[in-house]
Amino acid sequence: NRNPNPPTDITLLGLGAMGGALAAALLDAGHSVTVWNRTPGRDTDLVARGARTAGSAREAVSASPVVVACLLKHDSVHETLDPVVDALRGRTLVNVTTTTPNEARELASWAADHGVDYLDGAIMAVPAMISSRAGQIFYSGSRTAYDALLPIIETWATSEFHGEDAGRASLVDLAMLSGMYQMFAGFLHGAAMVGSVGMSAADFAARQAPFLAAMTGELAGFADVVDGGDYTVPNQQSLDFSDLSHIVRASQDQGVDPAPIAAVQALIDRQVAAGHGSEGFARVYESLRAGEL
Ligand code: FVH
Repeated sequence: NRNPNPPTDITLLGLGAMGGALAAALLDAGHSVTVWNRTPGRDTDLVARGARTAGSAREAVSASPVVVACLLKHDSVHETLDPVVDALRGRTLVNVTTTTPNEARELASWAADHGVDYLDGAIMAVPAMISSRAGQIFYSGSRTAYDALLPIIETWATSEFHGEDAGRASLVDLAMLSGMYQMFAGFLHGAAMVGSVGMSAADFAARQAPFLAAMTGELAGFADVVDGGDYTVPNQQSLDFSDLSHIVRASQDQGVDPAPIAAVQALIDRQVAAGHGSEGFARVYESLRAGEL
């Protein structure tokens, strides 16, 4: 589906840390890039590298068939584009601003109402990873736009299309971040536990990092059980065996708030109370699904 003749003119709205990195990568790839930022003066380096600067959002939108929005949040996209939506008609909007899934769907519907082809992007990278193409960007929304723009968007990161539900890329992004932040919180809880006896967080991190890296090897096995839907398959660690109340007590004994691990224990308890104690730990998944036990 690769487009041999992708559009070469691209407008980038928003020259923050990420928007600046995206614009620089497009320039490096030889595109003709028009940039705009609400606060003037953030375009100096990009202009020196060949970008054209627009004096207004309207001028920026009118300059290219493809408009990329990399703004702070959902509201920023509307504040920038609502007043110039007539100029956006007939163009493609690639929105890589972080939004919730429903915010992305709302923008897709708003775009459709105004004759704009909408592709939502969720960036799994920090700005430094854009120039080295080390990150991933998930997309959803217009398949036509994705296929047409693939040669362009691949200058930023590995691209993955997640379907025509515009909210899906955001959902996958936020689910990935949910896992990451809970891992960070778990580490910080452990660091507070050992900190109560004087062990430094650095010493703890040196031990925790390789252990967690090894434990990620378990994820595929949990996924097989969840996807298979049978929590009784043999050779799993059972929920009864996974009782974590000793960790909760140890944390309390050390004067450390057990909130992160207590939350996991509460999920286990719900399944055990419903009679599933002999089933695998992956059954915690069912505690998290609305209306399930
Ligand atoms: N930076 C990162 O590591 C993350 C990685 C994952 C994805 N994010 C998302 O990318 C969006 C932009 O992030 P950013 O890093 O470029 O953010 P800032 O450096 O804070 O720049 C924000 C830009 O947004 C402009 N802006 C804010 N509000 C408005 C508005 N109401 N109207 C127009 N523009 C607006 C701001 O302009 P200014 O303050 O300079 O005038 C910046 O250009 C974001 O969704 C991340 O979650 C990045």
